[in-house]
Amino acid sequence: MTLTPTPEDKFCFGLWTVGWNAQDQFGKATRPNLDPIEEVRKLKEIGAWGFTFHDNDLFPFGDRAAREEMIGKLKDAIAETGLVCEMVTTNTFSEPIFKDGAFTSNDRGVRRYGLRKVIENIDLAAELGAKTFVMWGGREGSEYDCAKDLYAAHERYAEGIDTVAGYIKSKGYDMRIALEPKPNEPRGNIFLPTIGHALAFIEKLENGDIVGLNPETGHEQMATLNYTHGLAQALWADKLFHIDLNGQHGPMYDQDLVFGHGDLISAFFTVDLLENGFPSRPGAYTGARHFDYKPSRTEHEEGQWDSAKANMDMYLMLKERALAFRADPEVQEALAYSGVDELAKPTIAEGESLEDVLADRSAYEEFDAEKAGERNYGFVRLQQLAMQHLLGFKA
Ligand code: GLT
Ligand code: MN
Ligand code: MN
Repeated sequence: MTLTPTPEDKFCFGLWTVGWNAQDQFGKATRPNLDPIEEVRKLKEIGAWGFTFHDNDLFPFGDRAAREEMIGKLKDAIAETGLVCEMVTTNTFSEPIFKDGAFTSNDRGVRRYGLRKVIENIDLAAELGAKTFVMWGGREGSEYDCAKDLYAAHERYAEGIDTVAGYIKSKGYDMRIALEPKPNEPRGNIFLPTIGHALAFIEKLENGDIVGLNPETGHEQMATLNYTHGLAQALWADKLFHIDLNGQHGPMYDQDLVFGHGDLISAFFTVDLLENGFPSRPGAYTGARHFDYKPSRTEHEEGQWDSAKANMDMYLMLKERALAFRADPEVQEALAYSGVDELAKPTIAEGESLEDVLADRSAYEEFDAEKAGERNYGFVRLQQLAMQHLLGFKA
């Protein structure tokens, strides 16, 4: 079986992922810093379709001259490689100025500066043709609950996002904002900690129509949540604008492993959803397959690129398995036995009223509740079939 990525796979990587020099809180860099332009070329070489970046992945904070020079070089690299710059994001977390956040800092001057930095980067994103603008508010939060007016924090966060979304509209840019939830790290508690929190927040925005989500596998799992369920709710709400795929072993620090190198069963069902969609809504997701992982600190340059390739490889293996799972007649029979298709049928039929249901003795008074309680749903058999496909024991 060949696992060669194609542009149709829409695989893309953040420059901060493949380019990470492995400096962490406990130790020095174990790899040299890479030239971002070389990273773009290398991504092309390994078969990626696109790339993404933060402003300060490309040029140092505050260096105007480097900014102009690097934007020029990046445009040349795009023309040379044909890679798509599909998403841009802003670094509002590395510099000391943002230690209490950008949009929710207690310091109004910092909030105004943060807004300007983000807006400047929106213009750059538009210039490069990016259709998605991710906003990960890693420093938007607190360690201590008394440190913030928690009501005002949500007001200011909404003000900031609404202002940026309004700016995109006023400029006529073909671009949408994707908020990236995370429960904690680097802040003790981060605002908009999960997909559900972010969805509820977007509902309150004035310009929420162009604001959606960029959920990351590991971030939801850090919050002990099911990533695939989260993607499903975001899709149901028409808010799954982008995804950050990676690997995580349960609730601990943010591991950012290669996709599928953490919870493999969860990764299988994520790919199943992304590739097959829902039984009642095939092909629900059509966006980029974006990897936000970190090459392990133990790996040097060779391993760095091996790990990048491993993400695409894992995805393609899981895709092959997920397609085989759905195509298997035995699985189709098991799905029918389990009543999976029944769920798409409205509980109250078309043309039927609640009064009709209340008058329907077969729905309640005469319904054999005991027999219904004895139904064997067969979910374990279904899961076992999925595992057989995942492990290659079934074609
Ligand atoms: C940072 C974070 C990621 C976000 C990036 C976007 S920055 O690396 O850990 O999850 O997606 O700002
Ligand atoms: Mn991410
Ligand atoms: Mn992460």
